[in-house]
Amino acid sequence: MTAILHPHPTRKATLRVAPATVARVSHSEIAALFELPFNDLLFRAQTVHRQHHDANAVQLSTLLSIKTGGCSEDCGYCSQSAHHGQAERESLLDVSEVIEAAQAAKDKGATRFCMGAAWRGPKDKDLDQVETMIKAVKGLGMETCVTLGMLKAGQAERLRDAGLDYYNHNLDTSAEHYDKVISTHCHADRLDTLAKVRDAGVKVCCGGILGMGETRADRVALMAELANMATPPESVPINNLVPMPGTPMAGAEAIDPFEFVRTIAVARIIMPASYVRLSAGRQQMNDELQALCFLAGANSIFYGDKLLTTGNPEADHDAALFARLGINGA
Ligand code: SAM
Ligand code: DTB
Ligand code: SF4
Repeated sequence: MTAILHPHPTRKATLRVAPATVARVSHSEIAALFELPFNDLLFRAQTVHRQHHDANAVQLSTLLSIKTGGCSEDCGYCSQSAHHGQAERESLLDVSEVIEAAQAAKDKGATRFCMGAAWRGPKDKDLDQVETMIKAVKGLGMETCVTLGMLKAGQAERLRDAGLDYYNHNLDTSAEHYDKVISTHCHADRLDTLAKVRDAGVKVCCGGILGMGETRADRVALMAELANMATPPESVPINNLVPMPGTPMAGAEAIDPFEFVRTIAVARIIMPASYVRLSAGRQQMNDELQALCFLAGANSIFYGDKLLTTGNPEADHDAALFARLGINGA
């Protein structure tokens, strides 16, 4: 039961996210990885990890919600949806507030600043202010990331020209499971925006959420779709669902923690060069589970006391955990 990771296809790489014409890794190979004994899977993941990354380094990204709540979309997990969300609505933040938060994040050791907006997608006029934010954060010497929803033609280029390094846009779950979670847009819409981001030459941050009632087969399909993009995402956030009060998923059954770790290990093996981010849900994990995720190949976290609307471990707690594990955060 040896799953083989095929080398990248020899054909000239395109800049699109459309699947590689020759799948790098098949569903059955990924399913076989998931089925390995836990120790074998983690050993393989850690071996791959060490071939591509510093084994004791974790990248630190800090999040800020620049526009909160009132979103037209009905994503079943999200506290910011106008359909069911309970997050307090706020209008787009002033640039001065963003700079203050980014400087504070930098002072705490974060190297990337990620700005999120509860939009289906930005209007062209919204981008004027977002461009100013990106330029200001770049000016502090940090990497920039934004997550603004679906993009229209020309918008990714505007963001790139403002100095954007990464655009976050998650596939979130398999194409098959997607319609059970969201009805106001579809999986193909997400791929369309990801293609625009790639084509503009902005790095792609794309992952998903585990624990939304999906099956193992759905997790296999999500991992396959990410790994088989013509260029896999440079950054792969793996979120553990934070059940938000009022949302359809408020009472979702938590995923088995070992299945969560397995998914991280699989992501590491099939996307060896990518940064795999242990994302939402860390506050609900103990230190030991997080250490297992790092052993499985996670090498990035969201760092700072808040995600977008919900909590995250205190920065000081993370610093103490990293010291205990000998991990260098940067
Ligand atoms: N509106 C934009 C969009 O949907 O792309 C950007 C913001 S949206 C909040 C960004 C991502 O946050 C989602 O794609 C999802 O992966 C993650 N997310 C939102 N709520 C979550 C929750 N309760 N638990 C885990 N992840 C969540
Ligand atoms: C991602 O994959 N996770 C982040 C970021 N990209 C934008 C968001 C997590 C949100 C968790 C719930 C909240 O804070 O509202
Ligand atoms: Fe809106 Fe994004 Fe939340 Fe969906 S995940 S409701 S698009 S903010």
